[in-house]
Amino acid sequence: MEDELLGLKNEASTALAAVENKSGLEDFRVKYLGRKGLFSAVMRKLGQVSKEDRPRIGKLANQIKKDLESDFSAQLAALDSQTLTTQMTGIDSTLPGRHVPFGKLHPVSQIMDEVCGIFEGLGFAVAEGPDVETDFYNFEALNIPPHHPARDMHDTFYVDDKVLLRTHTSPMQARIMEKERPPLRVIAPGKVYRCDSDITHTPMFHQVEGFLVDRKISFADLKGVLSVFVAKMFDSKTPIRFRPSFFPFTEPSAEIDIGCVICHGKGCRVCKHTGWLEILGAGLIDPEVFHRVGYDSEEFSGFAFGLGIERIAMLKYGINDIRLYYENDLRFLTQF
Ligand code: FA5
Repeated sequence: MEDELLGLKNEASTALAAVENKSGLEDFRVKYLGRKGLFSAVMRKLGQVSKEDRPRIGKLANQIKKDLESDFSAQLAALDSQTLTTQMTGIDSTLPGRHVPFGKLHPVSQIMDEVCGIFEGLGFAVAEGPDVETDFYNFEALNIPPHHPARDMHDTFYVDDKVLLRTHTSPMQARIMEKERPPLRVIAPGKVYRCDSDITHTPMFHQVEGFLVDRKISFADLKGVLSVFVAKMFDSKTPIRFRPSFFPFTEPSAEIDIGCVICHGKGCRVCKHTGWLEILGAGLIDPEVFHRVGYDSEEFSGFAFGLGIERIAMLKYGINDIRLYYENDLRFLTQF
């Protein structure tokens, strides 16, 4: 039986070396190592071996089976790697992978986040209010009674006699002040709507309202806060000027201009050759607004400002037509 085992081992080794593919390997496994294979057939004869020789022959048989199984596994691995190499032929593994496109924030949202971040850094809390507003908060609480000429400037979308799409974020001044007592330091970002459309105006745009109410607040505080904002948003060397203006809810009122970021004051089409660009409206809160929310205007004073986000985004990125922000052209939007 020993000779038979050794003969089978030699035969199987030669057969394994001649295997060229996986189906040949499977045939080998069935023929030599399978339950009904040649090796099992020889092992069945072990019972006929004498008692003295059986342990030695059994050990030899086990060793031969182990060797054949390990040679079989090695041949299987070699064939697998050969198959992979064949499949990879013609593939350039140095080519870059497929690009998976991913979205990012709209440029107006990016500027909105940056503006809010600056005021939050100065200690302002963020509040949000409704886009669909009442005539009372949008106008009357802000000292703009019916038939006041200032209403004409707002080109309002009315829902009905008393309800409208807010034309500015200033209603948030009244909404917050009637609920809370000073000291207050709040910004209110959001969408606003006006029936208006040209290269510097869209029917929907974004504003950030800011207001601060406390004792002994003066115009110098307003100047300080807005100067810090301009320095952080643009450049610390950007010139800033306060130009007298009028809003029914602030007194005195001002519009704030910065030196033109396109021509740096030399004069160009964007700044209409003045060297200056308006970025926001502001002023000290009118005592009439305080009376409507029950604050004593002898005790408290405050300032408020409202800036247009699209305007800031246009200046920051040097864009001369506001409508580009809302045409959803990815060639434009992916640049930011
Ligand atoms: C106001 O809306 C006042 N509520 C601002 C204010 C707040 C003054 C607090 C005093 C105290 P005004 O109408 O000027 O002001 O608008 C403010 C900014 O909104 C403008 O400077 C401009 O940047 C932007 N803006 C106005 N209309 C449009 C529009 N149709 N499209 C895009 N931006 C606009």
